[in-house]
Amino acid sequence: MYSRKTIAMSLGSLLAFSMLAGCGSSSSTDSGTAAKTDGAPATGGKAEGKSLTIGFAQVGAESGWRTAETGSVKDEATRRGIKLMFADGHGKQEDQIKAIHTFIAQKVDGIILAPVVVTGFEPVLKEAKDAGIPVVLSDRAVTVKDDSLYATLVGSDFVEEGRRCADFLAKKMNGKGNIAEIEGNIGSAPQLERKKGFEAEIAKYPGIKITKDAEGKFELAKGKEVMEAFLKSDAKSINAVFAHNDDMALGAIQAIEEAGLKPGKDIMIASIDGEKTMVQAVADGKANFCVECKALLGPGLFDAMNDAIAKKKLPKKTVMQDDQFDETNAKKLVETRKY
Ligand code: GYE
Repeated sequence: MYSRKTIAMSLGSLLAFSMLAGCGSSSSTDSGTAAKTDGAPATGGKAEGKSLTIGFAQVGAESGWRTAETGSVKDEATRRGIKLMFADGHGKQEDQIKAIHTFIAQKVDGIILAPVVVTGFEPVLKEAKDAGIPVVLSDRAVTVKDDSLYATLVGSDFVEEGRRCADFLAKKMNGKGNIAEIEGNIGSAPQLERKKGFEAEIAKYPGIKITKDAEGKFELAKGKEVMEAFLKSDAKSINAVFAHNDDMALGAIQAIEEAGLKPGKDIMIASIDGEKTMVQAVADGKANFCVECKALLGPGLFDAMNDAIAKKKLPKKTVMQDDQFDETNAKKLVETRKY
């Protein structure tokens, strides 16, 4: 239940949302599409041609990946004639929870949530469920005791992305040396799961140690700052960097160059997302490896939402298949990157 004050505040904060009414056409609907595209009518879900209103509680704009995902969701909403209430969480869980309260008060047809962190969403998800509003998770998981609190998650296998970076670096390092790890925002699914996959694989190589480790919040500037501190403390000891996303790797590359060293040669670099600028860095030899994390999730998210609204049984997760880039294919594939 909400007090009148809460509702008034929530409605007030609604002004902060950008509202996209669906009309006109848009583009870029390909590579993020979930496995399931059944050719159903694009606006499906609600009878009598009444358009859907969907709330989207986004993390923020911390990375190029995130900006691409926001664009994909907005474009796809427009293409399908869906009214999208977009809420930028500015990287704060409290802002996301406020936005979800507003969506519930507005009686939206569904909510897309890209959660900042894994814990703490259970009560608000319960409120959405009690109001009969389905929630589709975008890209990141939440930890809940009752998984009926969300319909499905559309996103990549973060553990596997981390594992692939470890496998590449360990082989490239011939099984010995020191790695510096730059982590995403602590407590988020990509930070927890990429770390888990990476460190489990590295543990198979007794000659490799993770000697430095700090949070870079998935942001370029923060990744650069963290790398500067690592280099200041002991530049010579670092053989490789594993960054939990491309933006932080790009920041690290800048820091390494400013320290007079050669990224990709003196210090090897591996990261995750598949942003065009990072694939270009691999093509230019300034980085060594990049695992894609599919970002254009709009079509897959709205397909899942239609099914959730129609009360169809959904798998708990639709997993995206990710490519990867190294010196053998980056030059050829960089032009194909859409974000
Ligand atoms: O890798 C990172 C972003 O959750 C998959 O979040 C997403 C991650 C992505 O900030 O760049």
